[in-house]
Amino acid sequence: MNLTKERLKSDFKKKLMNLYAESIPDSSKLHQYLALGALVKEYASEKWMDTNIQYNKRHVKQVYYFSMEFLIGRLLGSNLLNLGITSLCKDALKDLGIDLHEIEEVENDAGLGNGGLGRLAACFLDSMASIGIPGHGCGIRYDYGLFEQRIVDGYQVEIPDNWLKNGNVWEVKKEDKAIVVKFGGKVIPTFENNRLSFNYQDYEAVLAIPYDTPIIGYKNNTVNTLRLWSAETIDKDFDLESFSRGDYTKAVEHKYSVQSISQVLYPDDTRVDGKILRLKQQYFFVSAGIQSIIRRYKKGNLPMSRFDEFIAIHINDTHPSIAVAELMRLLLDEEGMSWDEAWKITTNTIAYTNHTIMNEALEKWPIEMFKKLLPRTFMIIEEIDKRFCNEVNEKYNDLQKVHDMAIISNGNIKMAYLAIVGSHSVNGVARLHTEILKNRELSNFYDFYPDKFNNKTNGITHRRWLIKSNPKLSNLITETIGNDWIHNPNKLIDILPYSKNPVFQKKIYDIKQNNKMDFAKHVKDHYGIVIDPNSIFDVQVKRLHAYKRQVLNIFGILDLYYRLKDNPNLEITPRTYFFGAKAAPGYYLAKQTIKLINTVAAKINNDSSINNKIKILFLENYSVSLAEKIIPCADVSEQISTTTKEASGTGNMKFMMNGAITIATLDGANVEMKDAVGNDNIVIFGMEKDEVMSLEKNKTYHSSDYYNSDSRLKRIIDNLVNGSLNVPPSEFADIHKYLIANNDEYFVLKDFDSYVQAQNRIDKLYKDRATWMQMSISNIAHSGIFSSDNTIEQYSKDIWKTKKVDINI
Ligand code: 26V
Repeated sequence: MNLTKERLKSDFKKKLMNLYAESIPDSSKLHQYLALGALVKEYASEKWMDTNIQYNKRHVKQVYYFSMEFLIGRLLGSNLLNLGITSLCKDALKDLGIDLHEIEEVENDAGLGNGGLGRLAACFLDSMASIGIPGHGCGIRYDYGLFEQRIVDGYQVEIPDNWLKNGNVWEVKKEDKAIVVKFGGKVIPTFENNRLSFNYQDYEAVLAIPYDTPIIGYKNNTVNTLRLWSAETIDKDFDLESFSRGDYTKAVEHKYSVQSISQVLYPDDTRVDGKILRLKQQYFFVSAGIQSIIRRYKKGNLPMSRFDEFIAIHINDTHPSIAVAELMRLLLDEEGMSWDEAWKITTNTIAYTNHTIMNEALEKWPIEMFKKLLPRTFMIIEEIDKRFCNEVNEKYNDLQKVHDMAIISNGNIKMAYLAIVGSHSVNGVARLHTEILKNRELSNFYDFYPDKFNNKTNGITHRRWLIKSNPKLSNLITETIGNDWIHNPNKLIDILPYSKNPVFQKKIYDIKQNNKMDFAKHVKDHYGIVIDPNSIFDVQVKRLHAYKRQVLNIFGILDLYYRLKDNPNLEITPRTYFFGAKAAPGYYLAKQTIKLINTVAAKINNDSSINNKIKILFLENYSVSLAEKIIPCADVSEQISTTTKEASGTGNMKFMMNGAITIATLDGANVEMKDAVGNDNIVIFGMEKDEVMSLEKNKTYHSSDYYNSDSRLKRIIDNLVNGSLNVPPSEFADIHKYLIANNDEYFVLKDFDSYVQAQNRIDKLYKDRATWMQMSISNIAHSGIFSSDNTIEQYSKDIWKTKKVDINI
């Protein structure tokens, strides 16, 4: 397609007329957005069709990335970018008197994820399409994504995220490709035709309807698919049996109970609470997804015995790990394979990524609940477990070991163990994380299956997180070193020779200032708050969790505040501290931390005696679209988790790519960032892994020692509960208790001094602009290796064994 500006203008006007019978002056921004979205989807549709045709015709191996979460964000801007028509569109709309940026702002974020895990899935989809790997997403089309956050009187209030209220221009409903998923009932084993078969009785059948969204590759004709499933009753609106018996209420109840499966994303990424609805969600999309893969596969007339040569299924954390049993069920019961053949195919097909070692987040399901909801699946897991336990026993002849490694034990099914046993690859998401999995959390399994374990350090798509979100920086890079880096992000290193060049430094500085001014305007327009673009922008944006230590950041700020109060002449560069964080609705301590941040903000922001040297801003409703605004204007990136707790982090990489200086512990991928950029270009503080692990193991940490011996800490902590923050003393009593009486699980007090020193180093470094800019440029230059294109190359080569496919148009 040879799109010109004139053609786009006329297509757009026609679309607006066909959809809404409106001319431009009569149309709202919403309608303009919807018309433009529909048009862009149309521009991609031929490539989408051709991609599918060619994948099928050429029998290429395809990857299916199974994930409960895809935190996509907005699609208009990234689709225009990947189609290569951003400036064309901008110019065309400008001619029509429309500002593209304003139209982009109308789009609701697709917030179908909690945080890092869901956003990683979205970056991976973009990378697979952009480097030409036949890879698709499979997940749930939640009616409501992650809640919208409002701050009322300093507290978080959750509001349902009705993201579909204006429709969704990007998806295509494929009702003709619906799949039946069965729950509950009884399994009746029968011996027919010389083999055992399993018939189901009294089950509940649910219809899974797929909605497909095109995943457009960067200027390469590839358009992959994100398939999200929505639950409906089979007889559409009513349970006919109940209805005909006159039980109208029961019929309606059934309809709502089925629809509830795909109604809402669980907003808690901190602990499992064994809710049956969540298990239903998991089985629902996994079963529908695998059934639809098999259906498509069979159309290609290849034998099921070669399934694993053409299909890879990747499970994003344990949430879809039921895939192991479901693929076995379909191969055994539907395809009539022997156990051994089905097992070989299943394990060769499936690969698993672990994203957390936090104990509370490791999924396990009570046997009774599981068995009732999924009787046949349970039988299969029992058999997998039995065979596995036998193998372990044969190898070690050690019953304790068998017990420790069993998939089913103490009344629970351990989903991580099922995922490990049933897959051919297990990976962690950063070097340190993988080492901890191998040597500690999963050491038994590493010993048993040493070849399954591997590391794949996370990445981020540089298209969304640099080209789209920071066009000024991206253009300067291209002006300086050409545009090779766009296809090969490792080439960002070519700007390194300019890191000491004063002219280049000035340009980078000006861009950062410009971004900061734009954001300051946004903040003024939306929140009525004035912030100073000449202050250091210090940013911590991520989910609120004790291990991420937003409290350490607040303590650092309070310490600085008290120093300024004691010494009003203290010379520091003014700083604006930004926080953005959603707390899981049931995570009390996290919610109290939000209140604490807002309380400290109110106190300090209103204290004129410190001459505006500190400002604190809590950014409401942190989301992908807000991240795209704040990250390009950050000077300092806060990555301050307790070492060993953050599996990788991906925000850390986004900030680095946009030239922020990172203040970090040697946790997660911060370690690899430090290795890449060098010690001088990152500010490291805090305990290292051995120290943390030894304190944990030997229980030799006593937070009160630090409270008693460090007068700064004593002052800060006393002031939490003595009314000096202008709230009742009881308000933060639980945070106080957590830190002192309950011994500060994540070592905030222990790392405090080191953190304050690191912040002082930051202040000093920022004063020396040439050094700071040289550091900033080095960070950008070394960030290319963290493009998810590199990560996906490694998944493809080491795990999926997929080949790139050129789509011919
Ligand atoms: C866990 C749970 C547990 C219970 C129910 C709901 C739910 C939903 C999500 C999660 C995910 C927790 C794991 C997670 O998000 N890990 C993050 O993964 C990122 C991508 O690999 C990584 O960068 C972060 O460090 C890691 O915390």
